[in-house]
Amino acid sequence: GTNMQIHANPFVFECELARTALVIIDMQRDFIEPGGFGETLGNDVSLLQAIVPATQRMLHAWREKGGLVVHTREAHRPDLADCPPSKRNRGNPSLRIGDPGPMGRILVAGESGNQIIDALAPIDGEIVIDKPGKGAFYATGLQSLLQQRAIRSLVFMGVTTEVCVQTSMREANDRGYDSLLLEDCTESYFPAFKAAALEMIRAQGAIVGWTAPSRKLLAALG
Ligand code: C5J
Repeated sequence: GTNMQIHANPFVFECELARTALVIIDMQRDFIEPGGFGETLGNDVSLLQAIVPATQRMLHAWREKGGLVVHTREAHRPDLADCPPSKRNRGNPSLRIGDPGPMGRILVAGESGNQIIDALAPIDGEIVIDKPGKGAFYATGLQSLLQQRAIRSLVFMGVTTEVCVQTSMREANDRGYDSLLLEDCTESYFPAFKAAALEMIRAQGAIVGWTAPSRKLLAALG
């Protein structure tokens, strides 16, 4: 296979293309587009929109090399059987999961706001995981899908850095995967939290994983 050496932090990330999946976390309309759920919570979605071009460039380059792509969505069943009341009611919000929102029912599978943004829409052959939690492995089929394809390494992009991305990387780490997070292809509504999450991930000799600018992976892909 094609071995890659990516000049990452805190040191080189080595992986084999055929044993690596590109995992794109929750690039959904409701988190990223103006008029969606994220903005109704008072967040500045322009921060998240800014990563779309670099994320799309990486996705296209990865597809061109024939790499496996996994997309996730934070999505609940329409009957909310997979949404713990603690998640739905926390903080007594004005808009709850399952309520009618600006782009359909909030965080419910199949609603328009729950879809991945057009720029990064999945294509045939790519895996799409609907996840009820923050982590991509909790209550999903992701681990067995990766095992079936002999995947050992994961490259992460998506939102938000310190919530669903970091949780998924920690879950991956405990399951034995090496993970690389692309610094310019992930974002938070809180810049200080993004910076802290990147540092936490790569601290103590990559205790959770590696980080690198996407151009380092693009260079390794050739
Ligand atoms: C994600 C969230 N995707 N912040 N969700 O990070 O609630």
